[in-house]
Amino acid sequence: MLCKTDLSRAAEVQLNSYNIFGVIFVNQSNRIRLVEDDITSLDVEAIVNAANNSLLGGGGVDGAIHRAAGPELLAECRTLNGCRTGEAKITGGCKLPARYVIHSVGPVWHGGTNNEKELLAQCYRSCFALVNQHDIKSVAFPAISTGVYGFPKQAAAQIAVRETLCALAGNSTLEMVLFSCFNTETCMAYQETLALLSSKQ
Ligand code: AR6
Repeated sequence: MLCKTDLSRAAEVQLNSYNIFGVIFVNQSNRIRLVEDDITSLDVEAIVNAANNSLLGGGGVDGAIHRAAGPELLAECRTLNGCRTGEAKITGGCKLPARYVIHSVGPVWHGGTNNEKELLAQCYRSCFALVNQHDIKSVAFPAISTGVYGFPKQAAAQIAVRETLCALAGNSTLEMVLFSCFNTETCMAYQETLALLSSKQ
């Protein structure tokens, strides 16, 4: 069952061991957390980038990650030959606190008739496949596709949470999945989704 933050002492100790601040929600198992923070500052093993097909940088979270990681990240991305929508590729974190960056390309929202929901779900599944392969213990996601690509925030949060629950159920060594919410609307969308799940359990 999911519950509102009200962090227990034990949870705080565990959070501090990851140096994660600004946590606004944690589920009962402590494995899903919402943070209102810039993803580039997070002390996790991997952060996910909402990239484009070229993987050569852009605006939004992609721009922020490349700026914080430094030019070595772009150099590594150049060797990857881009990435298809719904897929993901991994690089080192360069100057970021995170050891890895997982670059995934979300769908552009065209009204919902272009398989957008399935493609977004595929993004999360592709990222979690890399998390498994690299034995990553903690990963932070931005709200993929909900910025420039225009995917509705609530629908995107539902997909992100559903795929995360599925991944956590299949990977007992993954300790923590963080959703990095960069604005209030995104935070609300995740909080509502998690609260709804909680009320159903
Ligand atoms: N930390 C966490 N989340 C952030 C940050 C940050 N530093 N900056 C923005 N966000 P977007 P997309 C949030 O547009 O919709 C790029 O140009 C933002 O508020 O970054 O998948 C790429 O190169 C929003 O909630 O990604 C692509 O061309 C979320 O991240 C295109 O944008 C995603 O917004 C991808 O568009």
